[in-house]
Order: sequence, then C-alpha cells, then structure tokens
Amino acid sequence: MKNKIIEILKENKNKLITGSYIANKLNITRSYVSKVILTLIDEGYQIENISRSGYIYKSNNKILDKDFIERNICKEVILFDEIDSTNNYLKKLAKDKKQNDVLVIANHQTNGRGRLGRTFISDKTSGIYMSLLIRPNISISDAKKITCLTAVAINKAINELTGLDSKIKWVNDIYINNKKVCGILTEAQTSIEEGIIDYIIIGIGINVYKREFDESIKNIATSIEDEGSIISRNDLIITIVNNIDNYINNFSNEIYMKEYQNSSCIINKEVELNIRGNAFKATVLRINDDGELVVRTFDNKELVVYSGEITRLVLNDK
Ligand code: BT5
Repeated sequence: MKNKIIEILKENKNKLITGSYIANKLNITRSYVSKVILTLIDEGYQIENISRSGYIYKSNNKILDKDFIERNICKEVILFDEIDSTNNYLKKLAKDKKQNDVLVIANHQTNGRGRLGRTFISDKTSGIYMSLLIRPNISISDAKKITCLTAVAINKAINELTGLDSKIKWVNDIYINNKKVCGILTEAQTSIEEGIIDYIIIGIGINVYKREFDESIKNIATSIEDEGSIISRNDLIITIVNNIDNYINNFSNEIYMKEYQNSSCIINKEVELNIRGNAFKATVLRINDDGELVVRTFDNKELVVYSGEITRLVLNDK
C-alpha cells in the first residue's frame, strides 16, 4: 500500500492532492492514508501535510528513486542502501561481457575510494555515490579523456540545475568557491591483445546536502547545499548521466575538451605539483587538447604533465 500511495503522490508531484482522493483511488480509509503518509515523512520523503487540505509531494525530494532514474536514463539502475564502493561492485559485474550500460548508486559507501589509494568520504544519504559502466569504442590513448568528459558533464549539470558557479580543478575535481564538491575516479580495463578498451567504470562522488564534514576534509570540502542550493539527487544523477551519454556519442568532435579548458579554475594560477615524490611550484599555462596540463616552472621551463604522474596538485590562491 505504501508504494501505491507513493506512486499517486509522484504522479501529482508539486500539486495539492486530498486524502480522500488517494483513499478513493485505493479503496482505503482517509485515516489509513494519513497514517501511511506520516510514516513516509518520517522516512525522509518531502511531503507537505497541509492541515484539512491535503498533501504536496515536493520535487526536491531527498530520497533516491531507482525507478524514476531508470525511466529517465534508459539504463539499468542498481541501488544499494550501503555498499563498500560502487566502483568495486561494478568492477565485478563488468567482468561479465554481457553487462553494459549499468548505473550503480549507493546511499552510503563504507570504503569509498579516491585515486592512488586515497579515501572518498561517503556519508549516509547526504551525497551521490555512483558508478557507470561504459564500453566505448575508443582507443586506449583516448581513455584518459573520459575523466575530462565526465568533469564537464557534472560541471554543466551543477551549473544548470543550481545556477552555482562550479569550476573544474584539473584533473578530476569539481570546486565551488575554492572548495571540493565532487571527485571522479575513472578506472579502465584494456584488452592488451586486441589493443582496445574492454570497459571503463566512471565513479562519481558529489557532496549534495549539508552535513558535519569529517575533521580531515572540513577545510577543503563543501556541498551544493552549503553553497546555497537544495536540489534533488535524482535530477542531478539523470542530468549528469544524460550529459555523459551525449558527449560520448559525439566523442570525435571533442566539444567537451573545449568546455573542459574553458571551465578550468587553475589557468594562470600558481600551483604546487608533486611528481613521483618531487614537489615543485609552477604556473599553469593551459590544458592541451589531450587534457594534459602545460605549466611553466620557476626556472622558466615549459612542462607537459599528465594526470597519472601527479600525486598532488595544490592551488596556491594568493
Ligand atoms: C577523488 O579522488 O576525488 C575521486 C572520488 C571518487 C569517489 C566515487 S564515489 C563512487 C565511486 N566509488 C568509489 O569507491 N569511488 C567513486 P582524489 O582526487 O584522490 O581525492 C581524494 C581526496 O579528496 C581525499 O584524500 C580527501 O582529501 C578529499 N576528500 C575525501 N572525501 C571527500 C569528500 N566527501 N568531499 C570533498 N573532498 C573529499
């Protein structure tokens, strides 16, 4: 009965509907409707209970809705309340050659991973933690551009849905007001014999709602809500995945790379780089068409660096 009531509320999103309308449709009493709706509110559904008038189901609902996402991205969605890491789960699934176009989402990750063995803190119900499996027909050397493409897809979605001025911090982070709101972890499996990409897993972690950040990140992290916008995780997921699909379908024209270069927050900035344990300062000149960073070192040398060789890049904001 709970699911049937949710369906009716969803069909009437953002509209006032009465308890008797729901009761008549389901052939139950109004008091039973009211009891179920109170339980739903308790579970986190954003339903406004307007005394003696009825209920309004708000579109900025904080609950992840598997069916709604699935309908709007035309891919299979697997939703977990809790998992170690959505990338780890999808990696096991991807070994089955038939699996394609799957999106795995979790409300909470107990072992969310960043790059180079780092941790991505993935608190319960406050963020988006998801991994997308793709099998694109691209060369091994182009695979690293998928991180850039994804960053553009996310940045554009945040800009469009919130109006916030998010920017891309090379190579895999999205920042708002100099703080990290999102990180991307792209992992590829190549087939050496055939010289092609077998699959790519795109892992995305976004801080969406306010929460007490862990001590280790509280000075460097922010959330979309902390920056002044409350949006539905469902809408953000749908927009991001559709943006990614769109860029992948037009991969050869590299429109995303122009957008990647234009949305960067580090051009002309001084940065501290760490390449294989060797730390030095440099000024960022540009991002080239392969998504690599072109910097000028302090002894006036121009250097091209790619993401895999950098363990750390700190923005020195003067
Ligand atoms: C990343 O790595 O930022 C990639 C994060 C990818 C997470 C997604 S969630 C779904 C999927 N499943 C996974 O297991 N992973 C992916 P990196 O650039 O290495 O940044 C890691 C660093 O970001 C940490 O060392 C912290 O300093 C910082 N950090 C950790 N958690 C954060 C958070 N929630 N918000 C902002 N910064 C965070």
